[in-house]
Amino acid sequence: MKRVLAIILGGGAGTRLFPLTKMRAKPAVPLAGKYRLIDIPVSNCINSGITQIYVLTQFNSASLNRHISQTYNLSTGFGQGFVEVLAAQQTPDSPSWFEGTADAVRKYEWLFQEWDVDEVVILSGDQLYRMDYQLFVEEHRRSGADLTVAALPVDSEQAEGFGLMHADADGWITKFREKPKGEALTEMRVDTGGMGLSAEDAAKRPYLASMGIYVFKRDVLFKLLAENPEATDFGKEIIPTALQDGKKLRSYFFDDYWEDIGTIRAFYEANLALTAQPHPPFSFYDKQFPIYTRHRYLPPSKLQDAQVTESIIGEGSLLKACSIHRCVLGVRSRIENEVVLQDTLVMGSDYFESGEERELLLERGGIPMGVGRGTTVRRAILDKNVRIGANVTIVNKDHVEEADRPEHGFYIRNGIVVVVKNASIADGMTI
Ligand code: ADQ
Ligand code: ADP
Repeated sequence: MKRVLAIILGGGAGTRLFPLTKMRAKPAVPLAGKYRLIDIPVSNCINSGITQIYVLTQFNSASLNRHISQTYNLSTGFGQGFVEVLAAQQTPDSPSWFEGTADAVRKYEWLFQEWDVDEVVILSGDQLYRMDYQLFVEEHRRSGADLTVAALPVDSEQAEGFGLMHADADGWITKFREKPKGEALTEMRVDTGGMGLSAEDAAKRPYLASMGIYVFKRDVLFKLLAENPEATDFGKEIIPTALQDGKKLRSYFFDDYWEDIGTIRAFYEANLALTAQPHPPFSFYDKQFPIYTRHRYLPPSKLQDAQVTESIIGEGSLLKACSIHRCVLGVRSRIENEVVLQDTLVMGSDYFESGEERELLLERGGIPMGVGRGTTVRRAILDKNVRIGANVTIVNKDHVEEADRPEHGFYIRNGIVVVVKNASIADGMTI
């Protein structure tokens, strides 16, 4: 795996996860109470023995750099492991931002070219899954493919959101269509039974979807990028072109938990699913294959008189006499008396506010960090460092699907209220 370079696509304009990306680069979006999105692909790389890792992001952010530099120090004496963030930047040759996934790789090609490696693995930064890329790369090497695409069986409803492929009995890709619709979609149906699914399962999931996870022969990647200067995306242009050019493309069948968490709805659902009992679909705990994140040395959480069911509570939290059901609370969450939280993600806080600070704030008519006394929140995301006043109700009472209320500190996406980072919601307010 020393001869493999990993490139993680850390996000484009960030519209799909907005407003969580309002104040930070997408890879820095908090996940599951204590992690960040970037921890998933980076942990998968480390656990697979890949330690030369670049993260491409549209813009840099202090929280992303701090998180990466404090978490991933991969250079051991003689090794040369690293995780480095590369942000889109203006140069005399390229005046613009990354225009797509392939364009992002192309803009830093001069840097990637310097590495004497055999393969380049390209990964997405907004997916939740565990995968041993070593098996993936080994299969790619064994087959002699130019490019191998990780492939997941999906149902008809999910299918239209993906790049879809046909593969022959040996796994060679014969057809690839990026997000086809209508008739072009049904044409992409395949017999996933031949790939290891039971007949019943194959009938339910008759499409083979690209997971946006690729391993390229190094030279093939750079040649494709150079020969197709107009191509901005892997799924839309590079992969179909490679197939047309007669390159050898293989699919790598993967049938385990995998979720694209690049939209507010998917992100919310995947986080809440972690609280499912007794068997959540994904667990951050796996002795052989841990997910890493930054050490914070926080004290254990304190629950004073809290009634908590099917929830995850981050370290350093303080929960008073409140009722919490099916929630994920991030580090340093502070929940006051008589609060009711349901089906809600609370990202927690970046720092503690002392008792004196909180009292002083209250005396001056301010709102302390966390969720204030008597407040009820259902089906919402409360981003980091929010200050929710007392007796607030956040339940999306008018069943609004989409709304932008930046002046009030929140947005609604897919019916989910998202209170933005650092926002305050005044006492007694109803959303
Ligand atoms: P999408 O997920 O729709 O489809 P895209 O929006 O290009 O593809 O995102 C792929 C990854 O690259 C995401 O992690 C995204 O954040 C990141 N990304 C997007 N634009 C970027 C940019 N300009 N700079 C840096 N990173 C960027 C793709 C494939 C499909 C496949 C799905 C699987 O095109 O074929 O089925 O992924 O999710
Ligand atoms: P974590 O990874 O623990 O969630 P981060 O490192 O992203 O946290 O954020 C902690 C940030 O909060 C740091 O930049 C720190 O300087 C900042 N911070 C700490 N105390 C305060 C404070 N009292 N007011 C504002 N910012 C603070």
